[in-house]
Amino acid sequence: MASEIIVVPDLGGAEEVEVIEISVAVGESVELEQTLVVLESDKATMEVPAPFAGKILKLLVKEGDKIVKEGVALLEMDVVASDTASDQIAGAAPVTDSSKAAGPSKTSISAAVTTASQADAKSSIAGIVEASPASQALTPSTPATAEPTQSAAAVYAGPLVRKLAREMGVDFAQITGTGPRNRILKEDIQNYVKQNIASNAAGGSAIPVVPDTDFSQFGACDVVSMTKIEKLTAANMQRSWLNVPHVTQFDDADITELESFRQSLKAESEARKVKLSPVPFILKACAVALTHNPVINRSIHADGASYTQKQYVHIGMAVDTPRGLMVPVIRDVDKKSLWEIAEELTALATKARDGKLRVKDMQGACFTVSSLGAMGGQGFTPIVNTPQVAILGVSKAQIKPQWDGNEFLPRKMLPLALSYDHRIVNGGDAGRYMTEVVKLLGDIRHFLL
Ligand code: CAO
Repeated sequence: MASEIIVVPDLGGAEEVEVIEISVAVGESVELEQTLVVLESDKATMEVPAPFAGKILKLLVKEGDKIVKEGVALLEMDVVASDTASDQIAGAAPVTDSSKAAGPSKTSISAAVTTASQADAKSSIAGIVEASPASQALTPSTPATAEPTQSAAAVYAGPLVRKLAREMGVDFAQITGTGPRNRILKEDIQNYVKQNIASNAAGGSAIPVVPDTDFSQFGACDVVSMTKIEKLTAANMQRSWLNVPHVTQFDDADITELESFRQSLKAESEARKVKLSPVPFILKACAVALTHNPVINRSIHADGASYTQKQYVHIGMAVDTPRGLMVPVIRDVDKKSLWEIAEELTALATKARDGKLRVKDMQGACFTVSSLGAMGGQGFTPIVNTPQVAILGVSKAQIKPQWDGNEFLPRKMLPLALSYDHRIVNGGDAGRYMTEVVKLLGDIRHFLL
């Protein structure tokens, strides 16, 4: 037997984390990777998993504790099987009974960053939350060399540069690194700040603040603190709204045939235990159309001088959860069957609602679908989930009369709204994309072509 102190992992830039849940009790036996403690920063919730099977000896923090640095002891565990995950543990050195006098060893483990948010969270209407570059930086214990490249939506930067960026309140997502492999250098941060100051001095992006009002003078009311996700969502929506010149284009897809095909799959759907709503068809149509309309699968760089053309088709799906809106990502949607998409959508939506999404579940989307179809409404204008360049808003399908040249026919029409970033997507590009989505949904045999 040996005992280990489990400590707060690398916070990847978070200023402070709060212990929001102690998931184990003293004396409890835990399995390898069982969640011990859940920490929450401004940017994400992190589960700290057990690095080995063992028994909880002592809790060293309590729920509500605020922790400002990594390495702080969380709890002490007896190691049952010391050979389990120690390979995965950087510097784990279980203390044997004979050496216990020196105290238990400290284990810094890789915490699983779960639900939400986005430092650089991307937002959409009413607060979509998706993981993004800076929240990826939150993934603890990721060695600098393992950080993905900027084009893969992550950031190369050393600890001092990260510290400087934090102090200056600079968002890495706004910066193109000029170092090797796009590494962000100190000079990049300084230049970015200088440019911002110059732009503000020239009357650029400074916006007037809306003054607070004391509403109690008008009647009974309460002041309520916003949750972290709500605050992030508000900031992200504003950032997208201010940076992206939005255009929204509307169309209706005739899904009469799609709906009768879907209804014909009811028995199979029940047998497979997979819910097949219209949403997987919409995701598939968006993905197929993305492969034919690469303009919609770009991300413009912050310098406005270049863009990344993606060759993969990952789609974010807005999910309404009690904690706020989350956008889990279904990867390679163009290559998946409708059943696979439906299954993944249900699994990710469940994870989102249970607060179990990991940062990687929310990263890498090329495009977002936001469906309010189950709720109703005739249309809405979604906000582009930057650095993506387009988002599709889906409203409730309804029977509407359609003129076929001779008579009006009752057809099931699905209202769609495509918002796009007009810096990089022209009206023609968006029109072609939307027309293809409408055509695919109107006759899903085109999925095969
Ligand atoms: N028109 C008419 N009916 C629709 C529809 C549409 N466009 N889309 C879905 N429906 C129906 C479904 O068929 C289902 O009906 P049945 O139970 O009779 O089959 C019902 O609405 C409920 O669907 P659901 O919500 O359980 O599943 P879904 O696949 O349609 O949606 C998900 C999944 C994750 C998108 C959804 O649960 C959700 O969270 N939606 C909210 C997203 C949101 O808030 N977006 C706005 C973000 S920006 O502020």
